[in-house]
Amino acid sequence: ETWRYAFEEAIDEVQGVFAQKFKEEVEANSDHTVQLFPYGTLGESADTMEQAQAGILQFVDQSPGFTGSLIPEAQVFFVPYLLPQDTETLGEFFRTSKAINEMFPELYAEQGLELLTMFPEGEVCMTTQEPVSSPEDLNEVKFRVMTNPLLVESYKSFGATPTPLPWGEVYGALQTGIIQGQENPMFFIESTKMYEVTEVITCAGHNNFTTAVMANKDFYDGLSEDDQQVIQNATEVAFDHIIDYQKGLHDESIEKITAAKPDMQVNVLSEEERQPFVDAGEQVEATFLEMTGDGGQRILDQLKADLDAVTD
Ligand code: 6CS
Repeated sequence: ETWRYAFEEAIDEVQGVFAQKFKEEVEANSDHTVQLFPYGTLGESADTMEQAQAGILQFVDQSPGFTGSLIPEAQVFFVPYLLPQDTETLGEFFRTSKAINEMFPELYAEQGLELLTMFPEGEVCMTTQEPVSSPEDLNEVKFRVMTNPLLVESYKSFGATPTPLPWGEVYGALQTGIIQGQENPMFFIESTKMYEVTEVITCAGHNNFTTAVMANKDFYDGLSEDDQQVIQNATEVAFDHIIDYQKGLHDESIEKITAAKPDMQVNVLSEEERQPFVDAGEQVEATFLEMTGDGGQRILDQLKADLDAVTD
């Protein structure tokens, strides 16, 4: 059988590297073939999600940034300064978190999706036309965010004018000045050449990009136990691979960016400079709870307990 798997990035970007490893493992350990569909081949993120829910796709990698209305609780990943920066700790958190491995699968299941794993894709940094050293500098800046209500609230709290857009429109919108800023992990800023259409990169440490890999639930439930095990094993191998693959990637990407564009500014905000962003972002947690009620509170509490367990 051929299984179809779509993701939101190019084949050599992080989600693509994960997908390639998953495919390799499935094909080495079963008679099945995995056909990969990189970003753009089947539409935008919203399109591939529809296809996965309809069973046209067996697998999809979809970031919580695009599933705000489908799984509101997954917006928790946009509460600023919630996740740790350190990649080792982050990997440990994703591996052991009860919220991620036990609670989220139930919420995805309600939408016809079998959540296989979530993984981090790197610290998110902002790219803008002007330097940003405080929330005041984002005043009047039309800032592209993924189509996620809580991420909109996050950037409102930072003082910007958030503009939700699908990925495909971002480069053009920066080029024509419809927006003046966007955020993404460093590897993505480099590979998509966001630096060509912005002048300054600012890392404020406010978030780490999280993504989720899932299967169509009816498809998954209909598989033999052996096939389910093949999928679980392939997911584990690909997870370990992607954590390992990302070691040093942030810094290597900065080097590539400054080699391609020597006058690109890269600013890492100091603790002192970050504090106003931390303070401004505090209200976003309350907004998350207003949006998601008791369910959101349970997820947030568990997530914090899971974080405590790996940061002690
Ligand atoms: O900003 C975005 O929309 C995209 N960013 C990443 C790192 N992956 C996919 C997503 O579409």
